[in-house]
Amino acid sequence: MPANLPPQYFEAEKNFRAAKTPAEKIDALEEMLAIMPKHKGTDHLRAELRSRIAKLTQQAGKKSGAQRTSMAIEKEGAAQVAVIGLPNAGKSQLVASVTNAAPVVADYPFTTYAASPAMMPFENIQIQLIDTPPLVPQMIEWWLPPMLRRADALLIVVDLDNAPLEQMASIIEQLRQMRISLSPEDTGEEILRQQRVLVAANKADIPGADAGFAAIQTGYGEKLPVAYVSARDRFGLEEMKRKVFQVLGIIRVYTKTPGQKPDMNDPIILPKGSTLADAAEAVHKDFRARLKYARLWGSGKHDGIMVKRDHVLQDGDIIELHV
Ligand SMILES: Nc1nc2c(ncn2[C@@H]2O[C@H](COP(=O)(O)OP(=O)(O)OP(=O)(O)O)[C@@H](O)[C@H]2O)c(=O)[nH]1
Ligand SMILES: [Mg+2]
Repeated sequence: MPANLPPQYFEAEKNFRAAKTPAEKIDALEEMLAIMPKHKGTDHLRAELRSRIAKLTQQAGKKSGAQRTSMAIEKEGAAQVAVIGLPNAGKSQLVASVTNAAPVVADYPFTTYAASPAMMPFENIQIQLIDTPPLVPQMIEWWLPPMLRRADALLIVVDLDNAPLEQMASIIEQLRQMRISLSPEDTGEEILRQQRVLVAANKADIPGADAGFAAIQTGYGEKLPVAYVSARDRFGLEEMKRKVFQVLGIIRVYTKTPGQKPDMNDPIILPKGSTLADAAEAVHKDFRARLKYARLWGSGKHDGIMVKRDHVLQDGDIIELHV
C-alpha cells in the first residue's frame, strides 16, 4: 500500500537532515511521526520512526550537558509558560503588561515571528513567559510544537472581540495536531503531552466583551480555568497571575537552619504532592539518603513539629532539615 505522505512530511524530513544534535533530530522525527497519516500503508514507516526516536533518546540520555534545539528556550525561574493564540489576540501586549519586556505590539496580524522569553514576577517568584508567533495552520514553524510540548503550561490568549469560541476551537484543534491534549480524558496513543492550560479572555475593555466572556465560561469554564483580562488597560492581571501559579501545580518550600530565620525570598520549587524527602533531595542530592527527620512550620497545626520523610509538603511550608 502506498504511504501517500503529505508535503509537510518532506519539510520535516528536511529538518531532520539539517538537525545537528540528538535533541533536534528527535524533534524532527516526532514531527514526521505527527504528520504521517495513520493507516496500514504507513505502519512500517511509523514503527521505524518510533524506533529511531527511541535510539536517539537513549543516546541523548547518556551524554551529559543540556541538549536543546536551536529555538528551544532554556527554562528560567520557577516555571516556563508559553503564551499562545491566534493573530492579534493580544499575546505580546499581555507579555508586555506583566513583564519588563517590550515586544512589538501592533494592530496587524503576524507581528510576532519568533519566540521570546520574559520574566513575570509573582509574589516572591519569577515565572518565565514565552511570547510566540500566532497559531495559524500551515504557518507554524517546526520548532513550535516541541516548544509547546516542553513548556510547563500554556497560556491561551483569546480576543473577546473576535468570535472567541471559534478561536478556542481552532487553538484546541491545532494543539491536537501537535499531539498536545488539554483534557485528561483524551489519552489517544498519538498524544505526546497532556498540557496544563489557562485561558486569558482578553480585551475586556471593549464594549460587548462581557458577552464573549460569558460564552467562553459556558463553553470551557467547567474544564479549563479562565481569567477575564484587559492586557492593554491592565485589568484582571493580578488574578490572572495567581491562576497561572495555580495551574502550574507547584509549591514553594523554604529552608532554615536551627536558630535562624528562613530566607523567604528563595523558595525551593517543587511539584504539588512532593514529600520532605523530595525537598531534601532538591537541596542536595545526598540529602534524600541522609535525611533523618525535619522540623516543620507552616501547614502543620503545631509550629516546629517533627515530620518524617514521607510527609507531604504544602505551599509556604518552612523546613529545617536534620541529616
Ligand atoms: N482594546 C484592547 N486592545 C488590545 C488589548 N490587548 C491587545 N490589544 C490590541 O490588539 C492588537 C494586537 O496586539 P498584539 O499584542 O500585537 O497581538 P498578538 O497576539 O501578539 O499578535 P501577533 O503577534 O500578530 O500574533 C494591538 O492593536 C493591541 O493594541 C486589550 O486588552 N484591549
Ligand atoms: Mg505578538
